[in-house]
Amino acid sequence: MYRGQSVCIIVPAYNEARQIERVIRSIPVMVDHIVVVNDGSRDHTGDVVRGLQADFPQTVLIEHDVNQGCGGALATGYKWARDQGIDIAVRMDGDGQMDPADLPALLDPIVEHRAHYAKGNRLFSGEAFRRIPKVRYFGNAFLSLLTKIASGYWHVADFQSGYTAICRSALHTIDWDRMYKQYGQPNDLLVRLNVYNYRVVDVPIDPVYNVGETSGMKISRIVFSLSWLLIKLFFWRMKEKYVIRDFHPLIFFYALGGIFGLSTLALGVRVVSFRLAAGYFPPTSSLALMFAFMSTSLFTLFAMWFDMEANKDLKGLPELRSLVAECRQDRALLANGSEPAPGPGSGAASCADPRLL
Ligand SMILES: Nc1nc2c(ncn2[C@@H]2O[C@H](COP(=O)(O)OP(=O)(O)O)[C@@H](O)[C@H]2O)c(=O)[nH]1
Ligand SMILES: [Mg+2]
Repeated sequence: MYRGQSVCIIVPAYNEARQIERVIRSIPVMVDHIVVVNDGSRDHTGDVVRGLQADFPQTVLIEHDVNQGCGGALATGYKWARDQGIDIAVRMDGDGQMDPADLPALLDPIVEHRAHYAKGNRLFSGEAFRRIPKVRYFGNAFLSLLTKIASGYWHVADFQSGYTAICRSALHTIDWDRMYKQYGQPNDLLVRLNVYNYRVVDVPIDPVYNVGETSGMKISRIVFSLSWLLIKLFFWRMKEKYVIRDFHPLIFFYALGGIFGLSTLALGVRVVSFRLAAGYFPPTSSLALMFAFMSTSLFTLFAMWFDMEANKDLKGLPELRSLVAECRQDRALLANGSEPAPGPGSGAASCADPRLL
C-alpha cells in the first residue's frame, strides 16, 4: 500500500529474460502486486519470472500465447488491475528503463486527487537532449505536437514516455480492448482520457538509457503509422467530445480551417503550374490563394485556442501543501496591511480553492 491505496505495477515484457530479474528485485516492497505480462516471448522470460515467484510472492505472471505488442500486453495488465479493484496501476517496462526512485512522484498526484493519470516527462531534465538518441528526440518532439492536437492535453509533453500511473476510476472507464496495441498506446490512451475529462499531470523524471535494454521501437518506422493513428484519433475525439457528449463551436472552426486548407492546396497547385506553363502568376487565383491561406491559419489557430481553453481544467491541481503555504503568506501580508499580488498562482487566487474552505 502507498498512503492507504493499493498499488499494482504492470510490467509488459517481451524477450526480457536478461533484464526482468533486476526490474522485479528493484520494485519497492510497498507495492501490492507486480503483474508481469509475458507477451509471447521467444526467450525464457516466463521461466525467470516463475523462478522469482517464491522470493517475491506478490508477483503474478500472465502469459500471452501469441505476441500482441506492447499496448496489448498493457491492456491485459490494466484489465487485471481493474478486476482486482486496485487503486493505482503503474506501468514499468521489463527492460529496466524506469527508475523505481521516481515512483512516489508518480503516485502522489493520484493519491492526493490532484490528477487521475500521472506520466513521467523526461524532457524537463536538462539531460534529455544529451541522453536520448537524437533521431528519437526529434521524432518524439514531432509526435508530441501531433499528440497535443489530437489529445487536447496541450500542457503535457513527452508522450512516448511509458512510465505512468492511472487511478481506479479511469481503470474502470477506459475500454481496454479498444486501446491501440502497438507503440502508439500512450498517445491513444491520452486521447481516450481526454474524452472522459480526466486530469493529467506531467512529472519530471530522469531519462534512463544504456542499462542493457534493447528497444524494439524504431522511431523512423513508427512515425508514419503513429501520425495516421493520431489523425484518426483527432477526428474521433472531436466527434465524441464536442458533438456527441457536449457541443462546442470549435468544430466549425476546425472544419472551416480544413476546407480552407484544402482550397489553399488546390490554389497553390494551380498558381504554381500557371507560373511554370505561362511564366506569370494568375492575379485572381493568387489573391484567392492568399485569402485561403490566411483563413486556414486563422480558423485553425482559433480552433486550437478554443480547444486549449476547453481543456484548461484538466491540468493536475497544485499541491495542497503549496496552496496552504501561499495562503499563509497572503494572510501574513494582509495582516501587515499590504495587498497580496493577484493573479494565477498567487495565494489570493488559491484561497478560493474549495479544498481549503
Ligand atoms: N518490442 C516489443 N516490446 C514489447 C512487446 N510486448 C511487450 N513489450 C514490452 O514493452 C516494453 C517497451 O518496449 P521497448 O521496446 O523497450 O520500447 P521503448 O522503451 O519505448 O523503446 C518493454 O518492457 C517490452 O519488453 C512487443 O511485442 N514488442
Ligand atoms: Mg524500453
